[in-house]
Formats: sequence, C-alpha cells, structure tokens
Amino acid sequence: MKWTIYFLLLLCITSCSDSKSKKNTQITPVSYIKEAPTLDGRPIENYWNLLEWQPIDQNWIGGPFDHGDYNGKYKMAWNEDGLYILLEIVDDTLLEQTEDPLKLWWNDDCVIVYVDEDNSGGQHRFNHNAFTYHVALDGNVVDLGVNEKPTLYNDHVISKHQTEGNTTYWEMHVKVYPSIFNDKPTVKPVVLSEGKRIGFAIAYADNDNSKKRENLIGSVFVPGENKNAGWIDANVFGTLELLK
Ligand SMILES: [Ca+2]
Ligand SMILES: [Ca+2]
Ligand SMILES: [Ca+2]
Ligand SMILES: [Ca+2]
Repeated sequence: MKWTIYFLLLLCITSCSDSKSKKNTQITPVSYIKEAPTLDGRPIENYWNLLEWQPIDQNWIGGPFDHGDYNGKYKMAWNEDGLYILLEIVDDTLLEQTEDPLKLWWNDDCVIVYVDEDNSGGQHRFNHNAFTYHVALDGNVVDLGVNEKPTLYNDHVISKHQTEGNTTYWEMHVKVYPSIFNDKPTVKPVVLSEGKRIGFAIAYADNDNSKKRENLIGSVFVPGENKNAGWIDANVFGTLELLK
C-alpha cells in the first residue's frame, strides 16, 4: 500500500513536471547571413540556394489532403535584426474571405509563425511569453494582445509573396520580441547573437472553399490528441540554435 502511494506520487511529479516543460527537444541549426534578403517573394538571393528545405507536413487540424491540395516547406537564416524565412507553398486555391483582419483571421489561408524568444516554453495565450503571428495574404499580422483582444503586429513580421500557378513563395523578416513586450512601443526586439536558442514552429492554414479552415499543417510533431496546441502552449514548439 505504502509503495503504491509512493509510486503514484512519483508518477504525478514526473507527469506534472513534463506538462510544464518543452515536449519537443529537437534542435534545428540556423545559418547566419550578413545581408538581409530583399523581401519580394523572389528567392534569387544566392544564399537561399545553399540552405536546406525543412518540411511543413504535420497535419494538426483536418482530414487527409493530397499533394496538389497542399504541400509546403521552408528554409531560414538569421542576422542581428531577426529571422528570415523563405516558404514554398503549393495550394490549389488561395482564399481570403474575411476582409477585416481582426475577424476570423484563422479561417483564411495564412502562414502562422510561432516564436518564443527565450525558448522557455509555457502558456502564452494572453501574454507575450511567446507569439503566434498569423500572416495573412494581404500582409496583416494578427495575434492576441495582453488586453486579450486580436491585435495587429504588422511591424513584427514583414512579408511579401509571389504566386506562380499554384505555388506561392513567401519571404519574411521576423523580429524577435522578448516576453516583457507589453504592446507598447518602448520594448524593442532583441538583437540576436550566435548560440542563442529560440522556440519556433511554422504552419500553413489551408482553406479552399469552406467557412472554417480545412487544414492546419505544421512543422513540428505534436504528441497527444490536441495537435493545435501551439497558439496557447509554447512547450510544443521546436528549438532553433543560431550558428555563425
Ligand atoms: Ca528576394
Ligand atoms: Ca488547398
Ligand atoms: Ca518565452
Ligand atoms: Ca487554400
């Protein structure tokens, strides 16, 4: 009996500590670039060719989809001013049905960038312990603010995209803001440096002709039933390590 209680106590301590720490221990090295790319949706900068593509292939929401409906990948680099991301997204229909960027923003086609500056993991729904930037086709960037309301963060993620046939190339500059950011302009993005670790994931929300998004496809494996945990829980993000 005594041992059963000890065992249960141990199990609780283990699982309680697990739920509070990062689940995803995979570390992705990120290369340094001196010159920022020209953000025009045209990946003609030489270094884009040299970097490795990473898949965005984990189905977090929705049923099975075929390769023509969606497939996507990304590559990234960094410098002192932030992260630079190139995405190649194949999507058969680009949909933007809600004009107001602060209404139903998650149901239009968009790229979602998850950033946790100090790689702490943890809850971030109504605080900036981490960010969930929804980058819309019209360039608007939405996350929930500390006032718990949808808020535009268009100066945190600057993006341009170009579509050829069903393929869209996005180039993005993501500034990395610290958790003390409080929606006031006094808090600046951090200056990135070699060796820094940042919590990160990226996803594409695909809707072709439905009221609600049809799929959400992410870059990291999320264990358990609720795959769409990243917008609240930074523990499911992967980890970037900045290399020089
Ligand atoms: Ca470019
Ligand atoms: Ca599609
Ligand atoms: Ca954090
Ligand atoms: Ca679509």
